[in-house]
Amino acid sequence: MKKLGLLAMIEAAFFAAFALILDLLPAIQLGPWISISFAMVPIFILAFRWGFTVSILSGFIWGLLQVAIGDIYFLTPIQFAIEYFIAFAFIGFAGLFYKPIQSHLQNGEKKKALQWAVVAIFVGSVARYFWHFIAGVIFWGENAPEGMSPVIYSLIVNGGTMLGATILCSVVILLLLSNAPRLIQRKGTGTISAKKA
Ligand code: 218
Repeated sequence: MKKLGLLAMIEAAFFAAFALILDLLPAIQLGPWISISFAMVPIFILAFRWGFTVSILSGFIWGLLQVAIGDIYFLTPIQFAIEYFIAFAFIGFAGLFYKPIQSHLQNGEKKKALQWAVVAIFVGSVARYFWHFIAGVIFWGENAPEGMSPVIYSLIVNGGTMLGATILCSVVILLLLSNAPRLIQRKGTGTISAKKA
């Protein structure tokens, strides 16, 4: 496996800290557990800049920071590990789409890059909220309204949050990618392809 460079590690920590701060801002609250926010955007930007390994690391660091500031819900050690280490790290699955996003941007095909970015955001969000869904079924089921099964309850809460986050993050990334694609291109490659085009 390739060793991570210092710059990649610094960016992973920086973008994780940025996500933590965004998560402290007020979000769109639909009931006690459905909270739609764009806090995952920094991890997605990082995923598009560096790819899978770095974005998994950054998601994991975000989880660690969340624990460090004590902004957590602890029911059992397993629930805690699933929701704050595994789930946050899994946002990094968005990094699987690093290559098509980078190559389309380099070729000046912004629209195609954007389409892949939305796919990546969806995959990263599903990968995270899958774990919150599992934790929801096993550990949060008793919060379900009378007569509702824990599976349906967790699906509504975590599926709803996942969809909301996907849409909100996609809109923010759309605006960022359209106005400042160099945020996602590392070495000023945008200028070169712009000249070619
Ligand atoms: C049904 C249900 N309710 C609550 C939780 C807990 N949960 C959900 C989403 C995200 C997070 C991490 C903090 O943002 C937590 C703890 C759940 N998994 N399922």
